[in-house]
Amino acid sequence: LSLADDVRAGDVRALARAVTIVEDGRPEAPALLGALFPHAGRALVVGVTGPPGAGKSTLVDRLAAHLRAAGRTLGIVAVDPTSPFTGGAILGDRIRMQAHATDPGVFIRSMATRGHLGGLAASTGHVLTVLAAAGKDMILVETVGVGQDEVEIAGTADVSLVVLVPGLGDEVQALKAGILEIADVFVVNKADRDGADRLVTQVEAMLSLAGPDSARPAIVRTVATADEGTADLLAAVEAFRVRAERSGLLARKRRDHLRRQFEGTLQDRLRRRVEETVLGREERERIVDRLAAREVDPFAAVDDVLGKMGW
Ligand SMILES: Nc1nc2c(ncn2[C@@H]2O[C@H](COP(=O)(O)OP(=O)(O)O)[C@@H](O)[C@H]2O)c(=O)[nH]1
Ligand SMILES: [Mg+2]
Repeated sequence: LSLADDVRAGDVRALARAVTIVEDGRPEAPALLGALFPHAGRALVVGVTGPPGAGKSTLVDRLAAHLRAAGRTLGIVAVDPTSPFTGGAILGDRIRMQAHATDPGVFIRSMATRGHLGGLAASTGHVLTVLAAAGKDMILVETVGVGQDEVEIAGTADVSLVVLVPGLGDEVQALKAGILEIADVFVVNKADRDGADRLVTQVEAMLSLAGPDSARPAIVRTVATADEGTADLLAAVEAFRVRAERSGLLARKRRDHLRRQFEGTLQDRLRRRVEETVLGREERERIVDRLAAREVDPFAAVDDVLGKMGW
């Protein structure tokens, strides 16, 4: 497949086209992903998660600038309906991201948050495969820390940054427990504001309940708008990577991610196959009618459907 070759050769337009094909789930997507998958193991995927307005996009922008200055190539994927990349931006943010937009070493894509065959998380995973196969050194994935899809996507990163800010009230409690659990590095952004110390203390207290010192996530203070602490944040990411590589944690995370991808694809295919062959919308409603009338139970109904599939 020549598109895959062009992607691997670093052709920017081919990359944009390939990302669109897999994001939209076009018919040629599986073959394209099949050709790229063997070459997609190298990039470090860094998830950046946190509430709307925490400064995730600003941080991503600053991290990108540092990484580019160090000669690293990047992908940036925003899965955030409130993100500047998706047009909800204040003007300043949009102009800043445009600096990267003209840099062929940075590929930026915001994911539409609706209309994905097999779900948003699966689609995002495919986009990451394409970017990694294109030879990007690092891929930054911005997600809002709400919603099941976002938690799932955040969980697929090699390194997960959870961004908190002072002054939002009990932000630590307000974030989904699932998001706190995936944090490899906590970022206390807007450290120029009152309450940053208190927030750091809160996070420390929460972490001290959770586990032994050695496995504890780092906490990094940043002022993204002033580019303060962002170099420290990159150092913390790198330190985590080195530790996770040595301990086998990184390999385990990647294995879990691939297992979920496989299981998700299997589930999706099986469901679609059943729907296409024996369980159209009308048939499904007929079954629900019979369930409602207590004429059949869910187990027997499923047995019946599987029987029709010859399973
Ligand atoms: N005071 C202050 N404002 C910040 C900081 N980081 C980001 N902001 C501002 O917070 C707002 C939201 O930032 P944005 O990056 O869009 O947040 P996101 O929704 O998490 O992506 C913007 O107006 C930023 O300029 C910071 O460290 N300090
Ligand atoms: Mg944003």
